Amino acid sequence: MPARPDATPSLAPAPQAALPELRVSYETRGDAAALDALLNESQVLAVIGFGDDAPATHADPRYLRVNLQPVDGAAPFEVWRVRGAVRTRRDGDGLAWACDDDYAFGAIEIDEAACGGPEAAAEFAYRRLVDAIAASATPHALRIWNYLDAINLGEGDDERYRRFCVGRAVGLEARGFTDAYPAATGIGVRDDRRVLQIYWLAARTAGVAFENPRQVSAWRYPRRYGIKAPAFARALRAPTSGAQVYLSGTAAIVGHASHHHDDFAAQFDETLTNLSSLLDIARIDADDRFGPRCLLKGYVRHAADAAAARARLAEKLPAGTPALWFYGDICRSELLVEIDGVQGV
Ligand code: 3EB
Repeated sequence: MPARPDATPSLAPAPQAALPELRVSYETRGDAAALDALLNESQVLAVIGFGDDAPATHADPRYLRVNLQPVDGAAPFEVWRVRGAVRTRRDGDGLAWACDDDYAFGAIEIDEAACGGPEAAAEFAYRRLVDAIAASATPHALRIWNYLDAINLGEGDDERYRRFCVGRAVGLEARGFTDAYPAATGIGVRDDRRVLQIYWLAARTAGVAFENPRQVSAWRYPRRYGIKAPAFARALRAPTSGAQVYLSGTAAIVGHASHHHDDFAAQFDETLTNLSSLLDIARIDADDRFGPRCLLKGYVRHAADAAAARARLAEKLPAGTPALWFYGDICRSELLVEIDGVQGV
C-alpha cells in the first residue's frame, strides 16, 4: 500500500456508515464512591483518573489511573460515554476491555523488567493490542495514549523514548501495519515504576487519519531522531456524522525540527498554531473551534511554566475551553510543552 502524502488538503466525507459520537467530559472527582457511581452507569465506556490522588485501581476494567501528576494537585476524571450498553472483560494477562456495538476502550500495562526493557515491552504491547483490536467487532484503532516512565533517559538512540519507538514500530510491522496509523500521545510520566501504560479507543468503522501541512509526518522523521520513526498520525477525524476530531500530542515542531528552544511562550504559541492548522484541515469553522466542546490535555516539563500555560491558554483560546494540565516529559528533551485533545465532544 503506498504511503499517503504528508498533507491532506481537506477531508472527504467519511465513506462508511456514521457512528454516534463518543461523548467525553471532565467530571469533578469526589471520593471512591463517586467512581463507583460513574461505573454504575451502563453507558460509561471508560473512566481515566490522574495522579496520586485518584484511586490506583478498580475491579472494573473500565477504570484506569495514569500516573501523571496534575498541576493542580487533583484532576477531574475523564469520562467516555457511548450510546449502547457497555460490556467488559479482563483477560488473563491483565488486558482490559470495554465495548458497546460501536466503540471499544482497551488498556494494557507491561512491566518493562519482565520483558527486558522499554523496547521489548512496547513490541509486546503493540502485538497484543493490535491482535485484541483486530479480533474484535471494533477493529479500527482511532486513538492511542502511550505513557512511560523516564522518557528522556539515555543518550542518542538509547533514549528510552526512542527504544519505545523501535518496539512499537516492530510490533506494528509484525502485524502488517506500516502506515495508516491512529492518532496518538506519547508522554513521560515520572513514577519510577518502569511500567509501560497504553490505552486506546477503537471503533466499528474507520476514521480518517490526517496530517499537518506545517509538520513532516512523524512516521517520516529523518534518521537523526531515532532508528524507527514514531508511528502515529497527527489527527484523526472520527467516523461520526458530526465533526469530531482526535488531536494527537502536538508540540512546537515545524517541519521535523523543534523550534523556540528555551522559550516556553513561543513553544506554546507554535503548538496552538499547529493545532489550528489541524482544525483547518478538518474544516472546523472558526466559531466552533476550541471552546467548551474541545477538551484539551496539556503537559508541561517544568513546574515553573505551569502558571504561564494556564494563563496563555485563557488568553489565546475561547473562554470555557476545558484543559487539564499535567507535569510530563515530552519526547524530545528540548520541548517544554505538548497539548492533545478531542474537538467536537
Ligand atoms: C511530536 O510531534 C511530539 O510517539 O506516540 C506526539 C504525539 C509525540 C505522539 C508518540 C509523540 C507521540 O513528535 C511527540
